[in-house]
Amino acid sequence: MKKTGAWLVRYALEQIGVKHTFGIPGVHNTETYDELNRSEQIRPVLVTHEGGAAFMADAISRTSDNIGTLLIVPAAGATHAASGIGEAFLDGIAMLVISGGIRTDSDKTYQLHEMDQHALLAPITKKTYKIETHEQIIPAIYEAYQIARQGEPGPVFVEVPVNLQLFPGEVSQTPPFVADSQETRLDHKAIQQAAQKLYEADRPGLFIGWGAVDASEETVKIAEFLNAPVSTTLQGLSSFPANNPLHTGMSFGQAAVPAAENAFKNCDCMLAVGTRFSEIATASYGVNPPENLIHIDINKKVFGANYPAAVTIEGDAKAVLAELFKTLQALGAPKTDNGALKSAIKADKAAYFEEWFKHDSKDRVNPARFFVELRKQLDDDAIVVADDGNHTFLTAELMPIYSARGFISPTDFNCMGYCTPAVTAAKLVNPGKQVIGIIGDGAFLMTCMETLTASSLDLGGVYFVFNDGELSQIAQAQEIPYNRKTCTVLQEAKFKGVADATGCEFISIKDDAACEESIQRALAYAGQNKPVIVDVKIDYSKRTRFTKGMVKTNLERFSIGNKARFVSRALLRKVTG
Ligand SMILES: Cc1ncc(C[n+]2csc(CCOP(=O)(O)OP(=O)(O)O)c2C)c(N)n1
Ligand SMILES: [Mg+2]
Repeated sequence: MKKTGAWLVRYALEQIGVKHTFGIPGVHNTETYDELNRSEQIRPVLVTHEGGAAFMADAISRTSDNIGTLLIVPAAGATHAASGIGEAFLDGIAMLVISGGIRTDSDKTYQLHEMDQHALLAPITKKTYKIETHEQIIPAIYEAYQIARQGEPGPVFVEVPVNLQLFPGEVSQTPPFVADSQETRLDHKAIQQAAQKLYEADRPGLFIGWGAVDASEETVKIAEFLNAPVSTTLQGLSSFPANNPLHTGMSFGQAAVPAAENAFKNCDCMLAVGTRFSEIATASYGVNPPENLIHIDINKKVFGANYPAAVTIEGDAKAVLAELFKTLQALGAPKTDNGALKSAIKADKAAYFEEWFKHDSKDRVNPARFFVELRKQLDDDAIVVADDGNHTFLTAELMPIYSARGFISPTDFNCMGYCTPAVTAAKLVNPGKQVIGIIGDGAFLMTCMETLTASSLDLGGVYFVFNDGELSQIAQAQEIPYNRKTCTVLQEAKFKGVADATGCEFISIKDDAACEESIQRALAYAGQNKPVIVDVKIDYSKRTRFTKGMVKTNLERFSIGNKARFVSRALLRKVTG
């Protein structure tokens, strides 16, 4: 039979369950856009910038069962999208990137959008496909989809030349999609060893990353059985419910909140699941996991990469943890300390909030007051999205997350600009949940136009812009060593203007007293499917534990000579200004 490439792309995307594509049309993909326009299942979503499209696709994969899918033009679309593709790659998020390609039936070169996209995208994708015939289209998209989701997930790129999309070509069959069965073989010997070590430990602890985000039922059972404290990575903030009394906070070293730092002080056996012990997860490698480290991950390359492990178990977190729990139960009775650990965690958490409440935010918004009010008003299953900056770590320390996949943020690629498009997309696929963003003003400036995409689709996301007038995470790091803020003080922007331009509601929160009513109003607008930009005049004068701890870790690592050089420059500049 004869089919156009555009028809084949649509058919394959429908078969794998795609519901939305994100991107901008150009001459190399309008034929496929036109096909999607006829699809009853797929809605092609127009964005304002392909960077936003890629962040949207990423958020689709993080907050739904669907795979985030891009439909972009070659070269210019791919380079714009590369930021979001890179984020998905380093954070282990599935993504399907479909781009048009230049004509392969022409003998001319210097074509429009001609470049080697595969060389560009190879380092930030699991695989790239360059389609050569109509016959290859369906199998390539099916395979790309499976590769994107199998093992440690990531983006896969498929280039479909425009001439194949436009013209019919011979295909022998159009098979339905049937997923490969993924059987997990469990390493029973290692699981037995792990259980033994955990059961015999005096102070076991759990460190949980995004890789275990769908296994929180199992981690809760194990933590409770062992009466062990639990800390999470930044990306894995939602992998363990913060309202469980064994939850301590993010990380566990000197950059962690006091509840986590104290609970893990004498940890003699650590169960780490779905984390790579990356730079962010460890606050610049400032943690010291015990010798008895049990490391579970679907990607065996992470074992021993940064910290040696006594036992490693390769496999899906949910399956391995379910078996580990059974094995633990067979060893004896659950551990107990008559609630001492839980009381200590509770007291440490309360004291940390007290410390923040006591901080004088003058006439600006105290971050702890803001987050306490927000938590009070949000549903337990709300989705909180953060961007990258000081606001991210404030969110991590002060905003407890209760539901799995209820927090997402750009982590290891650490790309500013993620949050606004991600809120828009998360709301698109989670219409029944509240979706709110915590966005630095600098990050908002990068992608704020994706609130237009939200208003055009009647998506009631709430965009809380933490307006401090600075690129604070960096400005804070400049303050002591340089005593000047080169290029980190932002030009004043009037965010009301953005709201007017994009058809969003606008609310301004100037002080603590305004938080309750303003958050209520914002959530009410969102409930009526109206996107809302909330300008929060936040106070950043108190540092997070993360920032303080990380600075300390890095300084401790400097050689004496370099330490002296930095300290003397800081002193000199303090004197000379
Ligand atoms: C694309 C990109 N550019 C630069 C950086 C470096 N960077 C990390 S955090 C940060 C500050 C972010 O400022 P803002 O969005 O205002 O958030 P704040 O720290 O003030 O909360 C910068 C510039 C980055 N992570 N990503
Ligand atoms: Mg800022």
